[in-house]
This record gives sequence, C-alpha cells and structure tokens, in this order.
Amino acid sequence: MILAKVRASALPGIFLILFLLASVGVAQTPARATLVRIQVTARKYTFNPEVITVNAGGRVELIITAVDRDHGITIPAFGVKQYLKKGVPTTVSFIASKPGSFAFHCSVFCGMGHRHMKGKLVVRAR
Ligand SMILES: [Cu+2]
Repeated sequence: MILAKVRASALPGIFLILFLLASVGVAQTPARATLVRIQVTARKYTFNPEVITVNAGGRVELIITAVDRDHGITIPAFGVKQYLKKGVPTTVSFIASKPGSFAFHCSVFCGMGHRHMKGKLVVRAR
C-alpha cells in the first residue's frame, strides 16, 4: 500500500524527466539534416557512378570499394582524401556545404590511365 503511494507520487516526476529527454532529442536533430549514402566502385580507370549528384546542405557518405587493386579518392573542394584498399568498402563523409560542380579523382597511381580516373560531384542548390 505504501509502495503504491510512493509510485503514484513519483509519476509526475517521471513524466517530467521523459518530457525533458524528448525535448533534448528534438533540439539535437535539426529538421533539415539529411544523410545520403551512395555506393561507389573504383576500378581501372573509372569510378562508378562517374557523376554523383546530391543536395546542398546534407551529409554525404560515399561507401567506395576498389575492385581490382588499390586506388584512392580525392575531392579537393570538400577536403576529402582517402586511400582505398582493394576489396575493403571505405566510407568517406563530408557536408555538401556549397552548390556547384566539383571534380574528384583517383589519388593513388594505378597505371597508365590513372590521370583519366576521375568523376564529378554535382551539389544541387535547394
Ligand atoms: Cu586509380
């Protein structure tokens, strides 16, 4: 009986705590935050897809697998430079903070066609 009374009186406090936790959760999640994950493969001498299109403002995760040998990817406009070990899916992550068209290319010499191994990141304004 006493236990039941204690529990009943604790209920408003519990609800208050839950409410506060929920408020914090909402505050930490900006309404427009987006995340886009895109699978990419790298092989002599091309990235697939070669043109990657995303919306401005969101976080981009490229999960890139070098299929035939080690490669690399660099996207200078967004400070991305990553070694890609053969057969290991590797995630590079950045915020597509500005609209435009930006080059990316292989950053690890991989043969005669290395300098042609490149692509384009298109960031659409919104
Ligand atoms: Cu390469």
